[in-house]
Amino acid sequence: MHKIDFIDSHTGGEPTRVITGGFPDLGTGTLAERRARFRDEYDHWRRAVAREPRGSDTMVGALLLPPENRQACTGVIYFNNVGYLGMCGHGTIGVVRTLQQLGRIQLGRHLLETPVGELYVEVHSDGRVAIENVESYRYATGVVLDVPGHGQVCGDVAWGGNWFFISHDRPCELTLTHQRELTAYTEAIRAALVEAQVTGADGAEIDHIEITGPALPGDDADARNFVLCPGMAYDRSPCGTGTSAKMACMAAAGSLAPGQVWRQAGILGSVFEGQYRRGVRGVLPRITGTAFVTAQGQLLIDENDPLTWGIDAT
Ligand code: PYC
Repeated sequence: MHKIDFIDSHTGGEPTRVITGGFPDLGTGTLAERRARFRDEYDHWRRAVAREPRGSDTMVGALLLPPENRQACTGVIYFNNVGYLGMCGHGTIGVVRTLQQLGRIQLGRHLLETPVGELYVEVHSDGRVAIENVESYRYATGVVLDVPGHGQVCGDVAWGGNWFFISHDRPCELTLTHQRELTAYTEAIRAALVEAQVTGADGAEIDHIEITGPALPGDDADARNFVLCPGMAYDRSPCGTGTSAKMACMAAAGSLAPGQVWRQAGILGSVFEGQYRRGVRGVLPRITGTAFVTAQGQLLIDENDPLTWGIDAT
């Protein structure tokens, strides 16, 4: 029986499962190299953690690893039910809160390594966590797609640590009661991107779809979004990488100034606060949110269990 140590948390409603021990040794090298080894040789471990019956299609896993840079407090590889993420905003806030719970970091600023670069995080005394995300930029604007059943949808393609298609076009209000309709709409947009061969830089797949709209009465925010994640589940949080990509688009359009605070509500109404500094190509976003630890334990992998490496729903 293999035993995997984990701590679960949620950030604005979106779960993160931090793996603190019990995983196979991924060797040395950059986080990108170790992520490739994880994917090529140990992918069944990802499935065991993130997929049902132990995980779910909303679960983001975060594997803690020794960093290459000794200044960093940890390295981390993010994954979900269908694959690997470059970066994850809500997940990073969950990781930082978990490291604090474990006594591995204190209040203040810390460096963290991810497969898409190093970033600083800051733990505030009121429990909030700020992340200084990787440089984010608008890659294409005014992209018009023919989306079967929905007509033309116009949006921007942007990088915020993951690739996003961001559109103001929406079929209904951005409320939880419409989540099925919004999921079907964003899934159709995702298929239309593939059909039209619209990609991010170097042909990268655009695997996050963000619909953006005005804040609702009662939201303590500037805007509300709905984000479809790669595993076809919607992000319960306002999506840290999505908020970064959105701020990059607003900066490129001249509608958000450096240092100006942008409060982004997600589909549950939970809020991330964002602001940015100018970068070389785009913006350097700072995203602040709050995570709560919900569980701690061990996942058991019994080789006699036919579903021990997760249910394949594809
Ligand atoms: O917060 O960046 C994020 C994120 C990506 C996928 C789910 N959450």
